[in-house]
Amino acid sequence: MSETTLTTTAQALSPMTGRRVIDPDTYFDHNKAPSNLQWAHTSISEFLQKQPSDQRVVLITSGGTTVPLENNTVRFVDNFSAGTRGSCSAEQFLALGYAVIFVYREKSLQPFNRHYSESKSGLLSYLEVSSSDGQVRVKSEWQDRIKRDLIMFQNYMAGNKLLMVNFTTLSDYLFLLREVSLLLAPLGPRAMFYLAAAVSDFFIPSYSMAEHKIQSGDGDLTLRMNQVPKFLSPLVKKWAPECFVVSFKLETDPDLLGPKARHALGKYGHQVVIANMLDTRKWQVWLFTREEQAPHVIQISQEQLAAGVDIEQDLSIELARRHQAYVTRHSK
Ligand code: 9Z3
Repeated sequence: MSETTLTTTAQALSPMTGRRVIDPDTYFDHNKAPSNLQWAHTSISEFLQKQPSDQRVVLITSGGTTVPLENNTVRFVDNFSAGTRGSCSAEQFLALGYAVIFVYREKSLQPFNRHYSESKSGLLSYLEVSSSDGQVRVKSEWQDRIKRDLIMFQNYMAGNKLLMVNFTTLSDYLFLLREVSLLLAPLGPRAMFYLAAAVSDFFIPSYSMAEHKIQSGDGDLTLRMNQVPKFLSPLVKKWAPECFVVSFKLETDPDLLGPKARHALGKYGHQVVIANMLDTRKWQVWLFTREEQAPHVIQISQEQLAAGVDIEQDLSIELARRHQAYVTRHSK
């Protein structure tokens, strides 16, 4: 199909902004599926089959999506997300008894492992060579902590309570999101979506992208990016209509945060929007629902933050409570 035809079938002009908008339904016909899609489908199906019939399951998305500039990608646009929110929340939901499908950006933070990613010299800074027998060991000051995290991680993996699936690009993420949604849909209210990944708002469709590395000989580079289709809409209305869906809204302008969170709830009709500001996200979030006039504030003090308390602990408890009420309401 030629590029001109694709442009007319897959895109329309937004009446609100005049920008080109790509239809979520046609997105998947014109973009390449990730190489781990089939593996993810099989692994998630098997993971779900192993769960007891009343098991709560949460899909957690985490980390930022990349937007390639070339089909044979040398350059891409990325974002700030480290995956702290998602990886920490995964640990909390596991502790609350959930089975967790963790869909994360490759090389971003992962549950339990995340505690050992901050050191500049990485893995080696936790190890030493014993002077007595020449064996490599974990340094004594790290023994207890690493043992505890290793045992938890291995037990959750072996007990089929944690499954990890990685993505890199926006397109990988969207294909995987649709796949997991369709597999979780039969669980109905028992499944929660916790969409913490920082998803790009703009991208270049693969059919508009340069095939090979963009050359510098032609002078300045002007990029034209399309708006990413709003995938919450098919997720909530078609892919997994009975599930409990929590999306995140990130802003840097405080005046926009509340209105944008409410707008998302009204537009998609899902259950919860967690609103957060870039620079205060580690200690303050606002939980919006359609039923409540004022947002529910969750925050921890600076002292707690400095002492290593994670806001995700209170956040996950609050969401699990609301999810429980949702399950009860929908199973009557
Ligand atoms: C968030 O707001 C997350 O809380 C953060 C977490 C990305 C701020 P870190 O990974 O940061 O701990 O460093 N996620 C943003 C979610 C997002 O991009 N939402 C989109 C939207 O609102 C799609 S649902 O349109």
